[in-house]
Amino acid sequence: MRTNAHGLALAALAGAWLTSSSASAISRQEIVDGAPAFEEHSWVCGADNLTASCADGSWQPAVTATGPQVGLPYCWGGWVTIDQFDQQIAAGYGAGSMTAGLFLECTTGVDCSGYVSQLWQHPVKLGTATIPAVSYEIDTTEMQPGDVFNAADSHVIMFLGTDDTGSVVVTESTIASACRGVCRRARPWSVFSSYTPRAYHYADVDSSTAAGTTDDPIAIEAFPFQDTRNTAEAESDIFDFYSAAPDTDETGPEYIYVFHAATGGILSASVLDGVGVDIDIHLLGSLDADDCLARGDKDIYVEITDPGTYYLVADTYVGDSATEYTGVYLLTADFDGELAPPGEDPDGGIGGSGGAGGFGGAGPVTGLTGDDEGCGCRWVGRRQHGAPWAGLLGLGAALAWTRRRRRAP
Ligand SMILES: [Ca+2]
Ligand SMILES: [Ca+2]
Repeated sequence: MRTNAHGLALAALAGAWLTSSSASAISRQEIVDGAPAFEEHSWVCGADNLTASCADGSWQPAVTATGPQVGLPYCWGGWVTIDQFDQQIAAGYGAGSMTAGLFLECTTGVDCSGYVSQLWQHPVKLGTATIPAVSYEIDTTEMQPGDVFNAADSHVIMFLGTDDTGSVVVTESTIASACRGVCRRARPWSVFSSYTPRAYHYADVDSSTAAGTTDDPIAIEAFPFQDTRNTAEAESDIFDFYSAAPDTDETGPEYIYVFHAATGGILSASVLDGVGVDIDIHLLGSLDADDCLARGDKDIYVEITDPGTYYLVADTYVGDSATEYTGVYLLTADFDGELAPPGEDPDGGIGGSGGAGGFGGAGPVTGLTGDDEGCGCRWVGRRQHGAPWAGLLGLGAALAWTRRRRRAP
């Protein structure tokens, strides 16, 4: 695991993420619906809001005259809800702060990434440099309302759609003189040439109501697939040790997913989790922990050679001190083969092999790779639960397949 100052700073952020326990699924509609409340918020700037008790001469307020105002003011480092903003204005906080890099405890409002964090309902404040850890790059042609244009260490803008003239409609918190805070406006595409389009990991994530047990596994009916759950709430707790990693304690609760491969193909799957959470990903050829075809602490990458029914299991790792690292995870998976039509079970079993597929040997899978060495299945090295965000950043390559945005049914 990489450790550097950046990673450690992110780990500190992730601690707050854990405290609030989840970055939960949110629909793009919910994201977009949150914007008008910030854009159209009516409030009155009083004389005390034109001063900031903690500020020195470099403070530049976003609002410079008393009286009625519309929209939250730009405030560098700011990340408040509308209720918090009203309370702070009433308490005499300064109205916004325009100077980049100058964070003041006595001013209120939202900055560009604070505003996006609020709209995404992310549990901690994101920055333009940390947004990539919770989102994936997409093509501009794939953008949907609720996605963002991000420029690391510069600015982030939420995409809402296009207007009749083909301009891009956005909502953002910006120091631009036309806004000096949150506003909605139409801008030409050329404005965004230096930005990267990104989609929030937790937007429009699948929300199957299946229990995720052996009797009622969560069906994967299309790839790319994403699903977020909390293993502390899992009903299934039957898989303890998997054949390919017999010494790795997976006695915590798990969620079980099923898919029916009509052809062979490359399967990749990844789990993203937070501080104090350790979910591992397993591929089974049948509902039997002795039929483990691949596993990984964070991801697996496998060529499936035989059509058949396969199971992905997101299981809770249990450490030496019997600590169950349960919690929220995001599962992302992709498969470049064909799936059997819903309701149609292609198999036959898994090529009749029955046992665990060997690395490069006979069986339903070949060419196993992952973050665990060997046929995958054995953990090598020490687990670390302290700096997962460094790990999350390291997952960028593994998450590359998520560029193909999952389309809502
Ligand atoms: Ca288990
Ligand atoms: Ca793990």
